Amino acid sequence: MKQLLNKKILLLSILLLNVVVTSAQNSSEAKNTIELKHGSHRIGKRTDTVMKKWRGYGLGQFIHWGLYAIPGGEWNGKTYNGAAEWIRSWDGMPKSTYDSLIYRFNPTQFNAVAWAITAKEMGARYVTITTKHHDGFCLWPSKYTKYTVANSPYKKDIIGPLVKAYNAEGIDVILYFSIMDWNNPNWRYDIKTEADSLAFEKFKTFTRNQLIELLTLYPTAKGLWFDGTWDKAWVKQAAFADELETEMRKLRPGLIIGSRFRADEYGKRHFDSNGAMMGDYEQGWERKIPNKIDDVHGNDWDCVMTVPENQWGYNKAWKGHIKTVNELIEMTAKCVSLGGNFVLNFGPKGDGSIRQEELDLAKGIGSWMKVNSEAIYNCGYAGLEKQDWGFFTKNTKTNKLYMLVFNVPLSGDYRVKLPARTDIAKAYLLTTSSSALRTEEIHPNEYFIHLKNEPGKKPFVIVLESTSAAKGSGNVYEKAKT
Ligand code: H76
Repeated sequence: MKQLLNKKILLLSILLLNVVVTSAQNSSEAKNTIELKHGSHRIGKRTDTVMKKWRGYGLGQFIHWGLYAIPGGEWNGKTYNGAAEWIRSWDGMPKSTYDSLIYRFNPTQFNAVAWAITAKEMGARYVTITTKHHDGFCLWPSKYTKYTVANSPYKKDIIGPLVKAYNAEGIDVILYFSIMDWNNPNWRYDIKTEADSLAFEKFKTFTRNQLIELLTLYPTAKGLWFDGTWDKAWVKQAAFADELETEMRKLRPGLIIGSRFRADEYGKRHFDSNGAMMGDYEQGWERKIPNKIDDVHGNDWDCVMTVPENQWGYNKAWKGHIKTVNELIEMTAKCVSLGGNFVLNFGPKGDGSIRQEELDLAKGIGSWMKVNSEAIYNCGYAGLEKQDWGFFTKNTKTNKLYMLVFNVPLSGDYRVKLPARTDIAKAYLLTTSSSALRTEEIHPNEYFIHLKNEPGKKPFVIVLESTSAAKGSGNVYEKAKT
């Protein structure tokens, strides 16, 4: 009897175990394939010409400009410790005082053409401009709010002349737009009551109207850069945001939208509940750069970077480490080597002029770009092992390989590891293509490029031409027996 019972228990446990195992398998399968209505709508990179062009930009400029540029991080003799464009959120400055800065917005030094020329001389191939930051102030005369340039002493549109001036320099424009809007009474951090819900419905219509307005007024804009999308109220709008995205893409075929715009129906942002990126490029690389190609999961991406630690809008007193020309060039090279674009931020002053420090950086980067941009534009990940001297990039059209050198080896020997069955055909300095550098094979498909006495004041570029001609290396190399 006892034995029978034992048998029964055993059988039961086996059955139970089975159920547990199968349901675990099911749930792990389900984990990879949740049915999503508002998740990612495309797997893999876009292949159209607009996106291909975006991918090849290499270097961009970000502009943060708005009412916050007037106080410049300082109010009534006191300095705000946060980012200057967030000063309205500071207790030290009354909200109404901030909002009335609109009556002081009269940038007499503003010159759209001068800004565009600065960007062009830096070597930027696209610009992202704040049309409206979190404060809600619109740099274009929006029909849907009074809080715009039209009601400032300046009166005129800022975005139109900027789009025109940058486009005239051959620079593509992306419109930055903050969903979060501190000026709109219907905006909410979260929706907790029926009243919140009613208000936020109005806010959604307002947001939609403004976005359609921007795309209609500035049809040459290539994309939208969304921000302020992290609060619960917006994260809950998966269906609305998805529909709006579809509407905008229909209105402007080819429109580029990053991963920061909408959440899926489970509230997942950037990457949906199945891990697929939402939008055309990953928009999470803010003030940080990936270290290795695996970090970007085969996606398009751009990195947006401030000159000091975290100041986007104009701050009179930049604090902490201020990035140098060489550092910014290195960041550009690193981004391109990992298949991304590097976007450097500028925060023009309240009067419309660009501060001297930023003009100097633009000039410094630009003088390097004039010589070396061939290794940046239309370049991306080279598929080669990273080496200590710097970064490899590869031109996606010509397949030319570049070595962007930031750390000069004391030996003067630059290590290069090529894939099997490839060989270096020629190596030369980008600046002196006529004289080939001496190369030496040191292991199968591994080489030294010998370049002695290269003065190390500026990063420089070595061009590498490779051949796929397989050559037998005979018995020169024998693996160590250990
Ligand atoms: C937080 C935040 C915002 N995102 C950056 C791009 C800046 O606009 C900053 O204020």
